[in-house]
Amino acid sequence: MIARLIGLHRCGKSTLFNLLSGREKTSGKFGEKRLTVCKIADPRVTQLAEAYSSKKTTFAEIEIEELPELSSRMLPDIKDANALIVPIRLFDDPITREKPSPERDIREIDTELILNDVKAIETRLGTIDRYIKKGAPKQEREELESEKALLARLEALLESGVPVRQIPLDKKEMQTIKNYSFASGIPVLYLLNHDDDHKEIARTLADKLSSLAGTDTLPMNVKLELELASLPEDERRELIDEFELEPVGVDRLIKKVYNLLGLISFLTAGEREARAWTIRTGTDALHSAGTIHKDMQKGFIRAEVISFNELASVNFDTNLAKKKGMLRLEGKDYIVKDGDVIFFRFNV
Ligand SMILES: Nc1nc2c(ncn2[C@@H]2O[C@H](COP(=O)(O)OP(=O)(O)OP(=O)(O)O)[C@@H](O)[C@H]2O)c(=O)[nH]1
Ligand SMILES: [Mg+2]
Repeated sequence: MIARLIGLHRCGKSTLFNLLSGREKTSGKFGEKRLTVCKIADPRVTQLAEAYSSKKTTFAEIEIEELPELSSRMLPDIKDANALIVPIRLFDDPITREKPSPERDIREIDTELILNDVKAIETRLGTIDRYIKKGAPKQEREELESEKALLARLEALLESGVPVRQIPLDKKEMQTIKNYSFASGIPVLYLLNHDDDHKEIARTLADKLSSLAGTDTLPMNVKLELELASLPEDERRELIDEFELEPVGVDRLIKKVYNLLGLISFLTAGEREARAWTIRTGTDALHSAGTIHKDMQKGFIRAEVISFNELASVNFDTNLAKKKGMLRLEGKDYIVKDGDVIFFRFNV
């Protein structure tokens, strides 16, 4: 799973990437892609490590890659991203002095993605028509006709400016379009990158946009956050208090991207290690065991599960949790939830 950072010129991509990767200055060659691995700061893991005196603490991670430009050259990378982080400029352009027009910029980016998707649909429609003309078998023809109808509906919506992510689709329709990897179907996080003068506008816009399907928003002054992040803790505190700043913090941003990717964490704890493991929402206990080790999946017997909050409520005393009936025995079909602390039982 990978999130990619895309946007128009001078919207703050590189500044944001530096913040995410803990750098003060842009490195790497101009025009190159840059990849960073971000930790999901999860206080639950730290607390588990303390409670179990774990030797090692391991956080969940995600990959974020900055794409240098929004162009057709980048489309293959855009299309296989699982989420897009899109900074939107809400400050005067430092070079042209142009005032921000965030809604126009959002439309411009969507148009680029939509054009790609319309092209893909047209190619596919042509292929389907040729195949039907050649005399496709009856059953196949029916399926192709229904695919055609779906594509025609999508195309009409795309042409009126609606990205795929905002189009309601049922399970079967989703299955049909899965292989298209529509660029406009990827979930987006609009990072409304504002300066001091555009703080309120950013907040209003965030509220307006966040009701759209497949869309999340976060107003943030990226330049200021980067400056704050590079200061020692005491100086940072002082500045925040003096100017009554309300920094979002890079941790909250990364957590949002994690959620947008459809990921959650389950936790394991012991003397050796306290750790957060990443799974997709909806993963069962069997496959969750498999993320730790394939042998754990193969030899799976059961999972002993307790939510982090319940475990914390008994001061991480597993025996007390057992006595109180908080520790549940779950089978392989159990759907794991975010914050489940799991002790897997398995044969080797
Ligand atoms: N006022 C203000 N300026 C910002 C903010 N974020 C970025 N900038 C400035 O905008 C300019 C562009 O920022 P970058 O991070 O280089 O943007 P970019 O999207 O990587 O730009 P290109 O790669 O040139 O397209 C720089 O001069 C930044 O200092 C912000 O939150 N507020
Ligand atoms: Mg840049």
